[in-house]
Amino acid sequence: MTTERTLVLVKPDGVARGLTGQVLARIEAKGYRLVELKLVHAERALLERHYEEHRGKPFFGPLVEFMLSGPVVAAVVEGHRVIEGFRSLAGSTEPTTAAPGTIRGDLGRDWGEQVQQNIVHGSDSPESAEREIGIWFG
Ligand code: RTP
Ligand code: MG
Repeated sequence: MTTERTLVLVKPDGVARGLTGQVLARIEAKGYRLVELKLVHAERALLERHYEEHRGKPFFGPLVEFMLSGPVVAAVVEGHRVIEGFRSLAGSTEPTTAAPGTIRGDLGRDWGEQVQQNIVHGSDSPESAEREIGIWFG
């Protein structure tokens, strides 16, 4: 059995709305294990590294500004196939159309401005997970 680790962020909207406990409860209820956990007000340079793959896209600037707007909760979560497992728990990117039963589908919606307000982030591959865990907990 190969145990994986993934980086999960509760984004500023999730923390501000008091959803951190619900997000962590869903991760634990699924059977995954928290191995690192912290509340941080991230710096711009860190966020620009984290979202490196999106640099140059129209939403990159607004996304970084949004992530700077308040504290985030960063966690390393461990378990067999946790990378795809957490992506499945999170639901698709846009909260309005994310499936009910998912974090974004149950707890998020379009607030009329920012698609990026979708409560959580989860690494999308083993390579991303290793890179992102290094950025947030290295
Ligand atoms: P994440 O990386 O946060 O887990 O989300 P994701 O894979 O579902 O989405 P991704 O394509 O990696 O985009 C990263 C974050 O950028 C914001 N976004 N805004 N069109 C837009 O305005 C737009 N598209 C993406 C979202 O916050 C998304 O989670
Ligand atoms: Mg992504």
